[in-house]
Parts: sequence; structure tokens; C-alpha cells
Amino acid sequence: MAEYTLYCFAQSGNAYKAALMLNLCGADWTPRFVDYFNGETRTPAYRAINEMGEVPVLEFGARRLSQSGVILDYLAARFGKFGPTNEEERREILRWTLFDNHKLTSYTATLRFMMSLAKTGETPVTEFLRQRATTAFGILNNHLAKSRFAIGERPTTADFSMCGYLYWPDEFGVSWSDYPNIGRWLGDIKALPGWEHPYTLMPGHPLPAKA
Ligand SMILES: N[C@@H](CCC(=O)N[C@@H](CS)C(=O)NCC(=O)O)C(=O)O
Repeated sequence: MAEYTLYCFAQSGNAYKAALMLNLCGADWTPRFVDYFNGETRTPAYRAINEMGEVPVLEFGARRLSQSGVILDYLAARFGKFGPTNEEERREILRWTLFDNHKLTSYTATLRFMMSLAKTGETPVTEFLRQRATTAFGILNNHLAKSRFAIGERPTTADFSMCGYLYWPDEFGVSWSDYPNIGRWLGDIKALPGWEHPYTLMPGHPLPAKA
């Protein structure tokens, strides 16, 4: 049995943050497919696993952790990789992880869900989400003009948090040629040993066609 089990599914960028970190750390882990699209996260059985009703959940021994930021923080300490080396770095990683959860992933994930999974087409809601997401892309793009990775010249969990949804630009109608520093940075993460695309790292892709 693997040391770590990750509750996840291929289309979840939030789960990808944890899956990518596990792979980059060379952890002994296995995915546990969560059937989100058929409502598994809303079942009492799943709420007993995670009261927040979300993936990712990282299970090891008798313990379970949820929230990708917490999982990333735990794994960085456990493996001694991609974490802070001093208090200032700890705060910088936290700063970009919070920015990601609030301003980057939240809008991007919802926009992508509506465009690519719910297939609503462009609506006033997607227009609002696109405006918020592209504002966050602009902020990140400007920041990455100053340093190779989020907090300097080496990759940290802040990068793995922020890249969660960004390997699917076609699914929310953005081209990284409009944000060249983001495109360069995603390439640098992709070059790390152990990197894999979310659709190959986690189970559930492609979605079965609707009957
Ligand atoms: N802030 C959370 C977000 C997790 C999240 O939103 N997960 C989605 C899938 S990407 C989910 O499980 N949603 C289930 C639901 O809302 O019912 C994290 O970073 O782990």
C-alpha cells in the first residue's frame, strides 16, 4: 500500500497542486478517484472524509488533510523540498498561496468550469469571471518579469499552487502569448523532473460522453 493516497480527479486543478507536489517530491502515492461529476463530493460518505466536501484530500496512516495550501505546506516540511528556508520566505509563500486561492484559482477555476465543463457559452457571469481572472493573470505576469519563480530563483509550493489551472488555457479561452512571463514560468515548472500534465497524473480524463 502506498504511503499517501490522494483523493482527486483529473479535471481538478486544486487536486493537481497536491498531485504535482507529490510527484515532484518523489513520494510514494496513489490517486483515489473521486466521482465529482456524479455527485460523490456531496454524499454523506464523502462528507465523512472531508466535511468541506472538496478534493483534494491527502490521506496517510490515520490522518487526512484537506485544502491544497495545507497539503502543500505539509509535504514541503515532510520532504524538505520546495518550502521556505527562513521566515521571510515563509511569508512570501503564504502571500502568493493566498493570492492564488482568492484571486487566481477561484476565478479561473469557475470560468473554466462554466466554459469547458458546463458549456454555458459566454454569459454576463463568464464575462465577470474573465475580467477578474485576467486581472490576476496580469498581476502574476508582471511579478514574473522580476523573478524566475514566485518567490525568487527556485520553485516553491507557491508556484505549484498558482499553476493548478494554468496548463488548460484553451479551456478558458486565454493565450499565454498575451502573458509571456506566465508562459515562460509554466515552461520552467514543466521542465522540473517529475512534472506531468494533470490529465495524465490523475484519473478521470477524458470525461465519459453524456448519454
Ligand atoms: N480551496 C480549496 C478548493 C478545493 C475545491 O474547490 N475543490 C473542488 C474541485 S476543484 C471541489 O472538490 N468541489 C466540490 C464541490 O464544491 O462540491 C483547495 O485549495 O483545496
